[in-house]
Amino acid sequence: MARYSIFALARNALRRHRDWPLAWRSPEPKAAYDAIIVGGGGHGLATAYYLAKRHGITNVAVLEKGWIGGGNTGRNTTIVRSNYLHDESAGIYDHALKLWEGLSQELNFNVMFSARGVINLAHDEHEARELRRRVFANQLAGVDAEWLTPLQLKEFCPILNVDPGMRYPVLGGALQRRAGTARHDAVAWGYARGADGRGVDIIQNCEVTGFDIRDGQVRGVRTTRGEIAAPKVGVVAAGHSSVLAEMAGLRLPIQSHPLQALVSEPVKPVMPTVVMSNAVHAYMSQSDKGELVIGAGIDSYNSYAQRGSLPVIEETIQAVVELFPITSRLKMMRQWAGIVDVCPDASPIIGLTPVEGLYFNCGWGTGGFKATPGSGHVFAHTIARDEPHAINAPFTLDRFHSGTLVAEHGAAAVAH
Ligand code: FAD
Ligand code: PYC
Repeated sequence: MARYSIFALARNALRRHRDWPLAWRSPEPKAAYDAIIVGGGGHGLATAYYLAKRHGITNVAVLEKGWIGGGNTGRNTTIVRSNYLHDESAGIYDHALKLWEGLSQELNFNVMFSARGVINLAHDEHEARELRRRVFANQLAGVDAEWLTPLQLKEFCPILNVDPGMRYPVLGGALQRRAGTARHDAVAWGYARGADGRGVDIIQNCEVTGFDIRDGQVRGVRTTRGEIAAPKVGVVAAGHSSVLAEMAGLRLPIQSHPLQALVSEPVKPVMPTVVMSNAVHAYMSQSDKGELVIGAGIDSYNSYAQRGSLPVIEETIQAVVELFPITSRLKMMRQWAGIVDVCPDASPIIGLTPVEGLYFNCGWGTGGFKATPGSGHVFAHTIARDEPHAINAPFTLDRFHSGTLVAEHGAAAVAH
């Protein structure tokens, strides 16, 4: 693959980059499809890809109101890990992590997955106990996890401040070595190209404005580009999930919040891993371009405006400067926000709804990027077979009636 890519690059450079094949088509919507996916983020595109590849359902449209990957997929800080507390979560997040490990080969598209490790810091005895409990739970569930002392942390990430005199001293941390980062846009583009190549229509600038539901069965959607019929509709709209649910007469237990991030000017490699701190609501990694990628906790109010408030980011920067003193004179280049869909138990909803043929995949909140391949894979199964895959069976909408919650606020980490 690498040799092919080098020759292809050289050939295209000699042609002065003219006549590049399009990575995906831009078709007009058809009047009807076998399945429609609402939302062209990573999860929606992955769902369409696996519907075509694993289930042979290729007469599929992905309807995206803006451009693919322009929602949270292109706004997130790209952390991939599977160190959640409960077995149900280990089931889905580690399924995703295993898919990440072979995703570039699967898609023949470099998603730049980098297993550089993710560290979760503990700043007090309570947090240290909770994190050690999670390390043990992960080990029992077959998910790699280990506990590091402050000195071991310093060895793993030399720019981390472990001075015991800090305002929030570092008492230790949990490390998942298989965890890391991936290139967010490439994930959307790779799945889009793979789905398009199998016949899926990716239709951008096409907002879904309503559902055609008759006799308890979905028949299609209304869009800004006309009505489109389909007996199966999967909704994967992240922060706008409740808005779409309301169009279908459903009520989801989801709150939409802004979540912010920012990047510094590029610097030489200084940060070999990803470090997250729940207590001070800050985390940092370094992108391949050299920018330090920094993220905050959620803004506490509900909003659909893709921007956040200054006090939240100020607090995060204070914490980052204390944790990594070498950042104190760095210039920040860009700040942005996405709208995240937070469930009361900080776990997703993936499955059937009371409307026949209508499926929802949402509630990933601040942590769905890491789940992208696994989520798409099991959601495609759910849509194709009209029943959940064993992996997403615990994540029903019904759990908010039955009380079988999967409480993951601790593992959902820094942003909560
Ligand atoms: P999206 O990428 O948001 O896709 C949904 C799409 O639906 C959007 O493109 C939207 O335009 C479209 N849509 C909405 N309404 C309609 C409509 N009516 N008609 C048609 N289309 C519609 N997760 C991690 O695991 N690790 C991280 O490090 C991480 N960091 C984050 C940092 C920030 C700042 C943010 C905001 C989020 C972060 N997340 C992280 C969370 C992660 O980004 C999301 O959980 C994940 O990207 C959700 O993917 P998605 O495909 O479901 O959503
Ligand atoms: O879920 O790992 C995560 C995460 C990091 C930053 C935002 N979400």
